[in-house]
Amino acid sequence: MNNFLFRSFLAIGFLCVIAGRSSATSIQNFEAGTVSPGSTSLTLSACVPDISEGKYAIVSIAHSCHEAWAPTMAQSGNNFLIANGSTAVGDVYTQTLTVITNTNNIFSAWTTGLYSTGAAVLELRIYDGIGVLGTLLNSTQFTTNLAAPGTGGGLAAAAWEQFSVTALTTSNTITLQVFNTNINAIGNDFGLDSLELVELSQNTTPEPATFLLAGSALLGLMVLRRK
Ligand SMILES: [Ca+2]
Ligand SMILES: [Ca+2]
Repeated sequence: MNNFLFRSFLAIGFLCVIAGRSSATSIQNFEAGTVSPGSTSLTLSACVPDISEGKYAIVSIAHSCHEAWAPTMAQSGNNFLIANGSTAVGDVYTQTLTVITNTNNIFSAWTTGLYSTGAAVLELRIYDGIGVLGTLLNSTQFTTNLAAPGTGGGLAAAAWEQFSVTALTTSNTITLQVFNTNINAIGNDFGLDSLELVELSQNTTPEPATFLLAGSALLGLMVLRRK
């Protein structure tokens, strides 16, 4: 086999191995300015007067919905969801989608605190999606960053932070959820943006075909190095 064929075989082998590893899907980036009915237990609200507990809006700057909030802007694009957290636990965002069974999935979201006290405590959850909500496969809880005093007596925007949870699917349906666990009225104000799902390879043991491709790539490397 000549050098060109070896290089082609090498490139195809590596591309196939990499292509089988993962794929990322944007679940929600709020750029449409609305979310589907039933995807949140929060109530859609106008931003004037200041948005109250249990209500949300999709905006480009948080300060436009509450005079005490930081001038936080979207993590991606122009829009993000802002919420004055509810005084009852409940979902902030829920979405069900089709996936591949027996696949590891990483669900991630970006959040930030809009006020200087009372960090929001949110939970990322993955359900198997069977039935109304499904059986909880895994969850992880986290607190949002807090806004700090800025110039002119107002607040400076807190940093956006990405959180994630991983679960192995047990069916071809999965339900992803951001859940509010903090019921305090003071603080508990947050921004949410850029929800994403990364689907990893179907199982952790490489298929024989993958071994063959990886082996061919390795063989190609060894031959090229000996030239
Ligand atoms: Ca966005
Ligand atoms: Ca609040």
